Amino acid sequence: MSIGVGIIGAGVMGADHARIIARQVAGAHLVAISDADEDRARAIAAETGAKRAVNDPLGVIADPEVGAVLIASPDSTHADFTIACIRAGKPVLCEKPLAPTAAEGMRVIDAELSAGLRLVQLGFMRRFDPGYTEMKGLLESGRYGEALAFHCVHRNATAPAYFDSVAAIVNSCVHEVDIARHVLSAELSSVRVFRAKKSKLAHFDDPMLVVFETDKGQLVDVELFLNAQYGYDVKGELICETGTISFGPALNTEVRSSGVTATGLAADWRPRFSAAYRIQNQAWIESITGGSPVGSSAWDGYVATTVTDAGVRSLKTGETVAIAYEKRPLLYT
Ligand code: ISE
Repeated sequence: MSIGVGIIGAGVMGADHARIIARQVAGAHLVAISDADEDRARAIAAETGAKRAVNDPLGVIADPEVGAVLIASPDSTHADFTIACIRAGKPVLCEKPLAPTAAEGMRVIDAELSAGLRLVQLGFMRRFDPGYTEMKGLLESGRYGEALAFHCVHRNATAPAYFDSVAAIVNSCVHEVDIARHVLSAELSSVRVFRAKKSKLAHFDDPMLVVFETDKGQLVDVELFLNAQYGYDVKGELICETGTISFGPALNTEVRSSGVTATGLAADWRPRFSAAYRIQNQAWIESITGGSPVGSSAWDGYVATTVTDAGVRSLKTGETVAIAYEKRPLLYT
């Protein structure tokens, strides 16, 4: 059986997902792609063999040939489109974040609870990255004792013009929020955002250092530097009682020449996390055709927005902000 997939959004991520579904995922085919810019949708549909290109996101969700929906439209539209998928009873893989704020994210939780069924997977692809997966496995082996701290680095070459300091937290740092909860099997209990000396090449507070405490007493620090110029660079190092666990950049061809050793760096997150996206999308399709839900749930997405809300408050006040959320365990324990 092959699942007909509809994609909402044909921008950078929508186009990437369309290519992955068309070329790298078994058990799925592309039915429709929608974008506010119909020409853009048409170009990706032609490239990937999707049957229909439209400017009608709700039409894609209602399309009887669409069995599952992938949302890659702007962040502010994620919650509404996800709720429409839940109401239509269709499984949905929604790009992160679930919503720009926790209040908006809670509407998705309420919709899923009324449906009484987990239909939402959040596109926190790092949970499927081989580096993070191995890190979590090694930690859980117990060989290195308990994790005490987690150093994270999140650098982009340049941030888009529409980005600001809040977006750096809500759209970028949200990845570390989710992956830290996942790798450490812990909840983040407080956050403090520090602004470093601002780069002359940045149009907002960049870099920043974001420091979280977990409910297990661990520290998670994230260097967010979204105008680092030299390339895309994501690192993680777990500090455990008897050792450390880290992973290298995923593009690992090494060139030695003229007295220098060089390894390539990705230009952005798509090549760096290409394996993660492929594994994530395949796992999503398999979870629909017979397995149980995988990856981050709507609840994980909601918790992440609660944490980024607190991060934004800390950014504005300069203070440590406690993180608290109302637990609605029904579908999510
Ligand atoms: C972007 O939206 C992503 O999701 C990337 O994975 C992340 O690294 C980047 O910082 C975000 O802006």
